[in-house]
Amino acid sequence: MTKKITSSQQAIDMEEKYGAHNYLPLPVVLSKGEGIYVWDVEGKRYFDFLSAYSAVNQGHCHPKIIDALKKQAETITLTSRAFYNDCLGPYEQYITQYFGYDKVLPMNTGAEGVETALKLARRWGVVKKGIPNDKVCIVCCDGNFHGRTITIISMSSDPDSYSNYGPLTLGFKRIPYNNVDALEKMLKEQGENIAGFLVEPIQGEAGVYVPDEGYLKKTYELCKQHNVLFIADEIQTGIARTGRILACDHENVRPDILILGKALSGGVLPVSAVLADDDIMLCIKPGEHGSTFGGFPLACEVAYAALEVVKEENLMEKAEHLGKIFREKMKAIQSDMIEIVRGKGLLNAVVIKPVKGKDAWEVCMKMKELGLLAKPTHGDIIRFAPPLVITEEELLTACEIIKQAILSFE
Ligand code: IF1
Repeated sequence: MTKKITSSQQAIDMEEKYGAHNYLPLPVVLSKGEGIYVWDVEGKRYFDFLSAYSAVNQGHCHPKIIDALKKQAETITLTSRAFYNDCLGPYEQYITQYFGYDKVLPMNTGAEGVETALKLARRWGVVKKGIPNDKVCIVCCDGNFHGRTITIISMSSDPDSYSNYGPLTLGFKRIPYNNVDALEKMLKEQGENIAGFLVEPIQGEAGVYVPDEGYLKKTYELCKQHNVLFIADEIQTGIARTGRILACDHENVRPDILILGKALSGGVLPVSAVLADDDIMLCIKPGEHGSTFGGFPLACEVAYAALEVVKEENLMEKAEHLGKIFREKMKAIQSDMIEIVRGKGLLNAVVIKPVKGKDAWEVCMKMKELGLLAKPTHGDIIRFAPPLVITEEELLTACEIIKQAILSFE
């Protein structure tokens, strides 16, 4: 058993002393989560408006998902892929029919899902499109966030993500996000060596940057014209977060390669998945890719339950409806601090203009005091992403807290 923590400060001190300093968390120590709420060590309850970066769409410790976890944990957790198991096939059938693809390659973290998609696209580019192995490349976007591995940060435009980690991976061409012409120019000039275009339907880390209506459709069509794979990173935007099962559904775009993670497990275990049709997926042969835990029975049962919950509880419809209410309430707050309100479904952000020296961090600290947790990104943007199981009444109460926090600086 872990050492019993009796105070928040004790936990903070231990993390400071014994843990890597790769984060600067908001000073709150969580010890319990249920539905849309989390509690700190001292027993104070908060609205969770980050949902572990949209990994807890189904709410903390959803009973159905936890039951699936417990049942499988007492049966068999890990078999490796050296053998078959009786959970993976049924899960693979369920998730491929759920999203409408021939096959799924199960992985663990989102970054592993992105790496898998990059390998699939490059492999398809070489063996199917005939791109020379040393010339194959992938187009990505300024402001992207796809994970923290060395290859993935090689795509990043953020020096905090990529600097001073030594030589970066070659084979990426970056263009401005939300700019169809930039992709068209790239594909016209270099399309013969381009295997795929990797894009977030909404850029989460960049501050919930919602592209213009039609961006996904037009870039998808350009990819089709140039025999380039459209690869959607829906790790944060997928699983009903934006008011559709996938954010690409807002524009009826069907990615050639779909990457899922986070809420695929309801925040219980790291579970990611890459979905594609046979002509792409079967480019990877036995022994050419894998992972110890990818597709393990425990993850299959948890992810199966997590996906069922999304449909059983109409989370997509809720996110669409409640997201509109949330944005209306934020726009109605009369304060100079509120510069922009943007988002889709229950993935939203408020851009804060500092007032009297008080910035987004101070707003988050005030919301924490009032019982709501959210965290700024890139300094001035507060992302608001509650679990999708929130009720309208709970959402309205939370909006009042946000309003009170912001007006407290007037
Ligand atoms: C951190 C950000 C969010 C993601 C998208 C892939 C991944 C992520 C669109 C990789 C992960 C997490 C990582 C976490 C904080 C959080 C985050 F701020 F880092 F960028 F959500 F916006 N694609 N995002 O959002 O998935 O390997 O983490 O499972 O690194 O601090 P992962």
